[in-house]
Amino acid sequence: MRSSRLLRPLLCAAVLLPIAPALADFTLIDDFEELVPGGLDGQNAWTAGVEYSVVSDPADGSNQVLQYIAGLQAGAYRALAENAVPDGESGTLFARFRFDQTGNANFGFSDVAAPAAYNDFEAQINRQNGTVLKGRDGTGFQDFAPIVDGVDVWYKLWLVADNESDSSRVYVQSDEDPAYAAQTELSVPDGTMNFRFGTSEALATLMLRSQEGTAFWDDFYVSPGTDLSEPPHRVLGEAFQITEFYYFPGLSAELTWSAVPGHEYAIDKSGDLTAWIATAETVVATGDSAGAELFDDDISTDSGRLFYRVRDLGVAAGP
Ligand SMILES: [Ca+2]
Ligand SMILES: [Ca+2]
Ligand SMILES: [Ca+2]
Repeated sequence: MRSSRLLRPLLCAAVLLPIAPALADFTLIDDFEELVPGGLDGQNAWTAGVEYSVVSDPADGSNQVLQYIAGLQAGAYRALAENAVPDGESGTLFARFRFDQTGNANFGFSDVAAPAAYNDFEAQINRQNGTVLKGRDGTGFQDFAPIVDGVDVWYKLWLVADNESDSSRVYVQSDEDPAYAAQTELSVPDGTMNFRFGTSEALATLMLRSQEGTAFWDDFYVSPGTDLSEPPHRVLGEAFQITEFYYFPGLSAELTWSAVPGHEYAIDKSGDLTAWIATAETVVATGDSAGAELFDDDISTDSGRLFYRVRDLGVAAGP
């Protein structure tokens, strides 16, 4: 029957409209999509040195990210406001990062409103002059094992800060580094990554501080408690497209699109690109490489042409 597709003119609008994702706990701090390319300072409540700017992702020109570029030691920070981690409680920072092998890049939580020195970190992730990702453990750093090769590879990182025991746990996953295909906890020899000093204050500030080298970040989120779920983020090489379309006049239509596994999609249709009606069901994408699909047999609005649009609702709510 599929040979009968497109018997008469019918257009399929390949439109992806991101809207506020349905998140259980993670709150987006910044994915840099709404910011103006150029200096970060002053945008979306950020305070930053001139070394920090909003640029195109070197791996995906349609994505905007935060870049630190070679320079003097400089910081960037942003108040977490209602997403601060109170003393005595835990919170999780999610971020994606991509570091080169030179210089010294750091990010994490601070209990200082306007951090101005490395000593203002409490929970701190570090990479300096090599491919070893490090974590702050009291007065020094611990090398995580195994070694992370951070060259030109995007990693996802979960920094779980326990502001009761004043210690951290760190988890990493990467779709581009086979060593971290699965989410992996990075451990230190004595099992505990202590805060830099320990604090009886809230972890109220997202803090970055770097010197020399080049570093990129994207998709900062914070969640209360320990949250190892994956908030919505850019997926390399997954530009949206409608990959198949079948149309049976007066009967049904079927469309398939590239999809991020676990995301929920809403599909609307229109006869004139002005009045849109939602199809009956949303679709949750599985890990199927074929993407996600909708079968629509309610085409009573069919007047000779139909447009469909697909909206990404973000990670589907759990059961
Ligand atoms: Ca982005
Ligand atoms: Ca504390
Ligand atoms: Ca320790």
